[in-house]
Amino acid sequence: MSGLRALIFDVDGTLADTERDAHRVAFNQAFTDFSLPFQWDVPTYGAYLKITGGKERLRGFLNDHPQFPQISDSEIRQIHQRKTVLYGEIIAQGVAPLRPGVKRLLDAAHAAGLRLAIATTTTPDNVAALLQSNLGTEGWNRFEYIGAGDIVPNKKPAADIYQHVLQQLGLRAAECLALEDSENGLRSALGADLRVLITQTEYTAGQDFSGALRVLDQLGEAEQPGTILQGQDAGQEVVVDLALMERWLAR
Ligand code: XBP
Ligand code: MG
Repeated sequence: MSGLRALIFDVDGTLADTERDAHRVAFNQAFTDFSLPFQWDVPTYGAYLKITGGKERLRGFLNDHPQFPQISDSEIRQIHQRKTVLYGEIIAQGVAPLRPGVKRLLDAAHAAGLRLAIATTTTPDNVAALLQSNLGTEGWNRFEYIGAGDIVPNKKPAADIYQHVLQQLGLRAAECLALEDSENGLRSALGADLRVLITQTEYTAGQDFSGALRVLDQLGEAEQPGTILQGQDAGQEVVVDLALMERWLAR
């Protein structure tokens, strides 16, 4: 036995592919609403995903582009609040289904008595919108603890959010597995001494995932298995279930 007692999920990119068609679109609508003279196209947004947190991302973009009007932190907060409302509306349209295998794994973990938590950079409102749209009203309650957004001083890649979630669960890192999609998320979880499974996305493919337990394209379903991209058994097709996770962790 591996001693696994909890799974800690990242949200954006891991539970669902939310960045390109939901977060990015919401940012652009908010920029229009506030008459900001720029939009984020798909590659530009991808480049700025290196900065976690929407407010921090916008500040980073403005720092790099002095030709655009420089706005105050309070204006950034207002724009971000609007973006959060817009994101909720976009998500409610069903544009971000759970990634393959996520629902299966959540159900299996619940049935096996494993504890479930979330560690994310995005806001609690956004987590609620995504869970509601995919899992209905009981979505939020599937997770024993949801650590989100500004609840910690430093966002990923800092370890704060994972350390905070571990503290709330009252568990040691060795008893948990983190599921992530990005290098920033991996660094954050490794900083809290967690083992980390990566399911990469179009945006995060090619990032440095050294230190991850395995890197896959997806968790997979029986009819659509995932592929191990990095780590032991690379190239093998798998459907990631609890038994396989236990095997990987036990070694
Ligand atoms: C991803 C992020 C977030 C989202 C935007 O977080 O960095 O900032 O891109 O959401 P994670 P906000 O993968 O850790 O869930 O605008 O609410 O920050
Ligand atoms: Mg992520």
